[in-house]
Amino acid sequence: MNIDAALQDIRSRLAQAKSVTVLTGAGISADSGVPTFRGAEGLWKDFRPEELASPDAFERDPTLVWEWYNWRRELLATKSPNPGHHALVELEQRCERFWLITQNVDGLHAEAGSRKLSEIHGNIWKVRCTGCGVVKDNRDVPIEILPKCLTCHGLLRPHIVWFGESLDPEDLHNSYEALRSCEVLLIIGTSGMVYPAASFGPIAKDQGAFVAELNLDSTPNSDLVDVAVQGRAKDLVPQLLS
Ligand code: BV8
Ligand code: ZN
Repeated sequence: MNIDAALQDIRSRLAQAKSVTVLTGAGISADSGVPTFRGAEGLWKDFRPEELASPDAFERDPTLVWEWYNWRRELLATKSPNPGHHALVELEQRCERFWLITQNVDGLHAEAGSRKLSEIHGNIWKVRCTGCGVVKDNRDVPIEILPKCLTCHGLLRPHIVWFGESLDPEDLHNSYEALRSCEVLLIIGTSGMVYPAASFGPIAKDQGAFVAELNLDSTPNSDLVDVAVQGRAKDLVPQLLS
């Protein structure tokens, strides 16, 4: 099926749908200049993200992990939402029932105006106290290393879900609710490698949703979905609205 026919197919499904769910990954922020997780530029000082985004790494060397997050925060501070993010805000306003599940921690969906949103892997602009658990916004660039809680002087950590950590129960509840009730699921810009997000396509498919993937390359999801369109999210997502 050519791209125009595929996009027309998705547009007509969206026009009829009462409930739409969207799952995004790093690919939708790539067009804002944010390095993807597994792309070549995902490296930092020859470390793989999986090596640094873990409680063990933070336990072992909190300074190194905070240096990595400072590098990403400094990079993200200069980035803005792109037409792909803005198109999803428009889609949220058009749909009777809508939910956006993002794996991204960059905050760009919220900055674009998405409200019905679960940031299932957390948010790089929030910090959590390892002592008293308080979660706060923190936009300091750079953040002082090692940051301490003003209340209990405990060590602050990024409010991000690391590998081996469980996702927030409320985020999971909202996500499964949205996946089980949607008539259309759009999967945009994710390599479909990380769980539980990688299982979200099959959950929607199993309950009869129409599932479409918009991604630069093919992924493990590509064989599962009803329609897979290859291209850049900033080009493809706005075309779902026209
Ligand atoms: C959990 C925060 C329960 C860090 C992240 C074996 C089987 C099943 C599960 C596991 C397993 N082994 C381990 C696990 C569990 C593990 C996991 O899934 N590991 C993987 C590696 C196998 N999962 C977990 O630990 C999760 N927790 O399961 O809890 C539990 C509890 C205890 C013990 C076990 C289990 C927690 C996962 C969360 C990890 N945290 N991020 C940080 O960001 O600092 S995940 C990280 O990957 C990012 O959040 C990122 O968003 C996410 C997914 O990556 P993508 O978004 O897909 O990005 P990627 O670069 O991979 O792909 C980008 C895509 O975009 C590409 O396809 C590319 O082609 C495309 N693209 C590029 N440019 C564009 C584009 N598309 C469109 N337009 C463009 N312009
Ligand atoms: Zn504290």
